[in-house]
Amino acid sequence: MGAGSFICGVVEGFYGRPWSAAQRRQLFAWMRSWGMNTYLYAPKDDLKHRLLWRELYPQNEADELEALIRDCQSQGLNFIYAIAPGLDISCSSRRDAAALRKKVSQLLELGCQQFAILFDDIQPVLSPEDAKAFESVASAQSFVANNLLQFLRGNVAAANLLFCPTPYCRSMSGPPRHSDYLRQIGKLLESSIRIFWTGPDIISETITVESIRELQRVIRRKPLLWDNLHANDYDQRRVYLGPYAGRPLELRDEVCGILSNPNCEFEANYVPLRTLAMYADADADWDPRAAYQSALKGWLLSWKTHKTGGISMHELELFCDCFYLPFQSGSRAEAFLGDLQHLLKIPPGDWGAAGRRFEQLCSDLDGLFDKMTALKNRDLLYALYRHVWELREEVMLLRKYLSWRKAKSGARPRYRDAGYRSGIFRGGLAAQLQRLLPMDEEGCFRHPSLSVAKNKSNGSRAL
Ligand code: GDL
Repeated sequence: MGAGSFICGVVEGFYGRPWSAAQRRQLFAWMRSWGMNTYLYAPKDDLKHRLLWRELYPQNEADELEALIRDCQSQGLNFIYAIAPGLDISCSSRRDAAALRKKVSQLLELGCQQFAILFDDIQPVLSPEDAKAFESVASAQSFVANNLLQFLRGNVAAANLLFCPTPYCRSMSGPPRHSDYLRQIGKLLESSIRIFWTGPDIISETITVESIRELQRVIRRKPLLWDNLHANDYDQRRVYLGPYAGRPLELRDEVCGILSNPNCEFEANYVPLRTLAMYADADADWDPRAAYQSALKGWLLSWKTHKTGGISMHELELFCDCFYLPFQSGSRAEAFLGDLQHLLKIPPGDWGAAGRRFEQLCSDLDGLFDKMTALKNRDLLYALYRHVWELREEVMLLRKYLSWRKAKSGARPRYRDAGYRSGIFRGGLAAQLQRLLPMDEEGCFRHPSLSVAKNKSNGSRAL
C-alpha cells in the first residue's frame, strides 16, 4: 500500500458470524478483478480479534489465518489484521503492551504485514489506573497506537497503522472542531497513522466534501472512510442490494480511501462492492443508478436456475429495487409502494391503471420468488431467503386484502385471513414491543394508547 495510493476495499467489520474461508476467497477474486486493493480483517465476533484479544490463535486457527493471508496477498491485495483491545485494555499496563506485541508478532509470523487498532464501540472512559497515567482517553489510546507502530516498524520497515477512534462519526463526536477527543487524536497520533471515520452518522446516507474538510482540519490528515452504507448487522431484517451512493466523486480527493463494511450475508454484496469499485474508478461522470444497472448485468450470471426460463435482468432489477439502500428503495419498488398507497386511499371503482400495475407487480414478484427457489447457487438463495420470504408474505397479504375490498366494493370492515394468524404472522416479543411504540415518518415515537386517551378526553393531556 503506497503512501499515495487510494485505499479501496472491504472491511469485514460487522457483528455476527464471520465469513467462511470460501467466501473470503470469492471476495478476493472479486476484488482483484474489480481493481480493489485492501481487505481489513476485523470480524467483531472473532473472539481473538476483540473480546479475547490477548489470546493467541491455536494452531488450527493460525493455519487457517495463514492460508487466508496467503490467499489475499496472492491476489495482489493488502491484508490488514485489526485488533480491538478497547473493551478491557489497560493503556498504562506493561503487561497489556506486551500482550499486544505478542499478538501482533503471531500475525507477523503468519505473514501479515499491516495492522489496524480499533477503539470503536467501547465506553470512552479511563480505568482508574489509566486515569493516573493519562490526561484523557485520546492520549491513552494514542500512546498505545504509537507504541504499537514503533514496534511494528522494528519488524517491517514500511509498517503503517490504521486507527479507529471511539467517536468515529459526527453524531458521536459532535461538530469535530468542538471535539477535544478528535483534536487530541489529531495532535498526538503519529502523523502517518490513518484514522477511520464513518461520516455524519454510523450509517451515513450522504457524506459531503465540506464535512470531511472540517474533520481534516481537526485530525490533521485525510480520514479513511469506514463505510457502513450497506451494513445490516444492526437490523437483520434488512439487506442492501443497491449501489454505492450518496457520496460525490469529489469526496475521493478528501479521504485517503474507502473500505466498505457490507451486509453480513456475504453473497448479497456483489452489487454494493462492485459499484464501490466503479465509484473509485469513475471519471467525471458518476451515476449510481447506471453503475447499479451495469453491476446487475455481472451479477445475473450467478442467478442461473434449474428451471428453464431463468431469472431475467428485468426481474433481478425489480428484486434488488425492493432491497436497495437503508434510506431509499429502488425506483421500481418506490413506484409499487406509491401505487399501493394510492389504492388504499381510494374506492376500488377508481383503481384503474394503478390497480392493474399493482396486480402485475404482485404476479411478477410471486413468479420471481418461485424461480429463486430453483437457483443453482444455493448459498445465494440461502443468503436472501428470509428477506424474500418476509416480503412475499406481506405482498400476498396486501394482494388478498385488496381483492377482498374489491369484492366487498369498498366497505371497510375488518379483514381476517386464516393464512395470517395472530401470534404467528408478525409474531414474537420484538414485534409486540414495536407495536407498543411505533415510529412515525419523522422518526418520533408515541405510544398508541396515548393518542386514544387524548382523543377520549377531548385533547386534554393524557398521563
Ligand atoms: C458500528 C461498528 C461496526 C458495525 C457497524 C454497523 C464501526 C466503526 N463500528 O458502529 O462494527 O458493523 O456499526 O452496525 O462502524
